Amino acid sequence: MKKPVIGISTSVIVDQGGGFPGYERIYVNKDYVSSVIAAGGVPIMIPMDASEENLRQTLDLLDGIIFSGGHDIAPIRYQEEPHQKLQDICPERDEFDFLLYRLAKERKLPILGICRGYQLMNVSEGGKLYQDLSLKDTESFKHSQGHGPNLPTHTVKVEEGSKFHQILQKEEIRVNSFHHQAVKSVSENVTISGRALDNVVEVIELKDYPFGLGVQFHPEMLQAKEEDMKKIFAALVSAAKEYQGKK
Ligand SMILES: [Mn+2]
Repeated sequence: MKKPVIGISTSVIVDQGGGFPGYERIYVNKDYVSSVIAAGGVPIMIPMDASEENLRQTLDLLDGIIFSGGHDIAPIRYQEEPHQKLQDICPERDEFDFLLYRLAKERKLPILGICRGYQLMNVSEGGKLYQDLSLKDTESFKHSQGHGPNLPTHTVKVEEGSKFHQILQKEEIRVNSFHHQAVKSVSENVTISGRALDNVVEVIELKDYPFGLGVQFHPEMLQAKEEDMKKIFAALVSAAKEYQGKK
């Protein structure tokens, strides 16, 4: 049997120097690609392009998908006006990601959302975000670590009985943290399966869906040295294998 193919949503970066200053390049951090390879999948980068026809054809190739990190989601997507503390948004990427998510879900493709990808899942399902952690009614920890990407800095308590708990077989894990926003509310399609000790939601799951997991932290930056983080990609690839078998 062939290895399952995992699509990774990408973004656009503008060259700051080099031979082509101002030039646009399609990109995703290499860690996403390495994590899929390490878990036994074949990674494919999905260029930021909101053509439904093209995305449907791309999705035909896939057995699973990762929605990667990036810009804040435009608050209009969850019926809010922009707060002063909102950071950069990218409406073109919203258009691409929201469409890609809807099309991926239609065919019950296994989904892993990371950081922005996790927030995208929540908003697509009808949930809302805090535009900044300072807008939460109680005080939060520092969720934007000033250290290297591969250092776990805060604890996440794992909800017993959740799929996430099944994957990890643990009540508590340590994660890294690079976010200034957080999930404010979830819809009836979504379960919360992990929180930081300040109650900030860090993990969600789709209800009645084969595999739909979203994490606020960045397992792709930790998986090379943290067993718990490897399990997340292993679970995605295993769900992708199952999907592939039914195609
Ligand atoms: Mn955090």
